[in-house]
Amino acid sequence: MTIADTGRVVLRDSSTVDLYPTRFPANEPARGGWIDRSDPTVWGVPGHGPVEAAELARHERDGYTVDDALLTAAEVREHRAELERLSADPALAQDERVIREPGSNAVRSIFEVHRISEAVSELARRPQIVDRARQLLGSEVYIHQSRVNFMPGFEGNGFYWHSDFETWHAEDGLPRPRAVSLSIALTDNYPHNGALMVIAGSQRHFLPCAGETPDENYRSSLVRQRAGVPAAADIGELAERYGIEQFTGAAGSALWFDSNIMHGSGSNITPYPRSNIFLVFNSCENMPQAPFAASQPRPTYIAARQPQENSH
Ligand code: 6CS
Ligand code: FE
Repeated sequence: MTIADTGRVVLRDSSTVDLYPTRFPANEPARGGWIDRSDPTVWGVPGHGPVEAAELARHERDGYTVDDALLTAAEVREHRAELERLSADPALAQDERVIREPGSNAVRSIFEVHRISEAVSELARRPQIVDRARQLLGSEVYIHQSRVNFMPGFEGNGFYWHSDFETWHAEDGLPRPRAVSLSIALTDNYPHNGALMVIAGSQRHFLPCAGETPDENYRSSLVRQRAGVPAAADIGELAERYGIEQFTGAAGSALWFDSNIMHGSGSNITPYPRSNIFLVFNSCENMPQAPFAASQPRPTYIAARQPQENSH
């Protein structure tokens, strides 16, 4: 409940401030329009991790950086086999962490995959990966969310434009955009098979979204997001101002992207799947509070509420 609205920052209660208010009632315009980010994109410094100064500066400016060869060809094969095993595992068939494509029932995503799969758990603990997350976030980190997206051929539905942080703030209670996602390509990403599109620089603006969060929104939002969807005019303004880029990396390459960068992907009607492993690192200085715009926090398989040892 908000007890005061200063237009730019909302006092939620006597102890917490909402720096990024969003999901106003649909009949109210998103008060005050865009909010310029009061937080850095890169929190760490050169010399405190594997990323050189020039690349850190690029991440600060663009909100993303690419690692062309994170996995070897053998590791890609190993993880592809693992995904096939998971998607066919009868023990997971009815698991709530398995999200299916509407209509075809094909597996769309598997959440908490770093706790289900030992191979993914190893990635989530690999020093080369964790040290980069620590440097980007300038602190100790933990996995806020992990998932594998299958984006199957012919019937892979895309993800409309969105800011992950808008959801992680509104529904999971992350106070600040001090989180970074790592998307590891397990198949070649082409312009035509649903490769991720980003608006470089958009992470510097928080776009409040109209429309309150329905109860248990996650039961539908992981298939098709309705709450927390930015207005088309806002997307148009961002695209005009910054341009749209597409991540068309080969299998084994990876994209590090800021929690608040505007991104999305088209559907995949080609025969070629676009599968990726998705690890979200949150700063231990940015622990989830009560949701800023939802009645209940989401389940922990979607949004961890505290650092967990990867189970295996
Ligand atoms: O709601 C979420 O947390 C997820 N949804 C999308 C479209 N991207 C981020 C995240 O995996
Ligand atoms: Fe996303």
